[in-house]
Amino acid sequence: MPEKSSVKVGIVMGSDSDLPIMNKCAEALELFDVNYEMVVSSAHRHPEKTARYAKGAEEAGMKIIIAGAGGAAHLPGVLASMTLLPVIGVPIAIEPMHGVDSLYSIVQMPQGIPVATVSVNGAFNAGLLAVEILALSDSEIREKLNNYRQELAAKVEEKDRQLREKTAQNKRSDEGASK
Ligand code: RP5
Repeated sequence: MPEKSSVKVGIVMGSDSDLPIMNKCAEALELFDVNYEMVVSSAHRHPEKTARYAKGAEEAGMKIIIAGAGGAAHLPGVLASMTLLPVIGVPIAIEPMHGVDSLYSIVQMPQGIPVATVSVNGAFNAGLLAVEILALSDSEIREKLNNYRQELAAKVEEKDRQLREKTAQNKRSDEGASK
């Protein structure tokens, strides 16, 4: 098994109810053997813990924080305000506003404290974005990222080939039927 890098990504979520979505960050990171830890904290229900996490993240070996929350989703912004690490925010869709509330809460940061916001429930892409940032200074991760992109392109080519084959088959059977 390839060795995991010592670099860590901190995956923070507002509640364990966010885990089914935030697990996708972990899936993405695992594809590139990037080390991570997962934490539940809350900007509203446990602000002290959230502050402690943000302030200690760099010393704990984190390079990037990914934070997901639903509703009045202040967790990514609060974390970003207390660390110099890049923070990627994942708006989680919950009832009754299905993620519009969390998207706006996370994306509309004031000038000075950015949060890189992905799509609603876009936890996999948040993981990939973290990988891309890490790839800037890690040639192994960069090579894996390059392979990943090539695999994506190969899948598109394969889908295109299958579609063309199917279309040609349909055409042939239509022509056969009209004779
Ligand atoms: C947010 O409130 C959490 O991130 C979660 O998305 C939402 C609901 O939390 P639970 O009531 O399920 O714990 O802070």
